[in-house]
Amino acid sequence: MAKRLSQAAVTQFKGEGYHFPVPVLSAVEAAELRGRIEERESQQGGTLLPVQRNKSHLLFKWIDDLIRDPRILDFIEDLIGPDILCWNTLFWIKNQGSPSFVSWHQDLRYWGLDGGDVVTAWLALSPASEESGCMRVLPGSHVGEILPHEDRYNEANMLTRGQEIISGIDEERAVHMPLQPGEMSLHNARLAHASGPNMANDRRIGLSMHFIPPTVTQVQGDWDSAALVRGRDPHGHFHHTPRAKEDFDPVATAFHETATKAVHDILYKDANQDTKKL
Ligand SMILES: O=C(O)CCC(=O)C(=O)O
Repeated sequence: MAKRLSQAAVTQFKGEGYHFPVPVLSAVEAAELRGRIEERESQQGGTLLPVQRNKSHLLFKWIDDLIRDPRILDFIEDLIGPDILCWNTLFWIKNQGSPSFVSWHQDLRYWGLDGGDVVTAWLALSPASEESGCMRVLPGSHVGEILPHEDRYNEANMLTRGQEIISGIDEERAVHMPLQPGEMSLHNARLAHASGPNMANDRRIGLSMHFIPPTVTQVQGDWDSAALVRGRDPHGHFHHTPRAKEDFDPVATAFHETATKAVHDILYKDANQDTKKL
């Protein structure tokens, strides 16, 4: 019995690989969280460091709170069951007029995660529209083999290697996932997705949260970490991350260095270049 999603939505997610929009936060809450990240950016010269984009729940207490928020987890539980780990949290920020884009890719080609469904919740903290470069997905592409990718190392590409699916994408079938601040989209991490530049007059700020059941293992690296955010973890495949008690909590921040180094090595495994995007 699903907690938050209708049976039709669960069936659609299983068949098509995505579901949106899901209301999570009020517009006021979303604006407040946007203010927090922008305050941090302005304290350090206007931008987050690439490493701060990743595993951000270890640096910011409010993100650790978000990944445990029942308003998000009840939807995730409907898709992967009651035992839930959060593998990563990742900021996707495109400034107004920015050429930054994301090429067509499937996350599980590079993440090294195997043994269960990985669900990404992408939470909008500012308007994500077609004009501002919201995500678009290829329905049903999460089923079957991972498509062939090529590393294209494009500076404007937000992905570490500029990795891009080289065949099997029919743009005519792509579905855009526009979101208002406070709404999230859900997609299976095997689903092909992409996004274009931001041609709007506001920033496009999203936070993706990657949730896994405890059956999932890391097959690209010897060590990896995840936060246990609901239920139990009888498998212990991931080192459980400490909780940030405050922003830049010393223990969680020290752990962040180790945890992001491990993700860096996984994402750049066998890459020809380290583009310093993590
Ligand atoms: O934010 C974007 O445009 C792309 C996000 C993405 O690739 C992801 O969340 O997996």
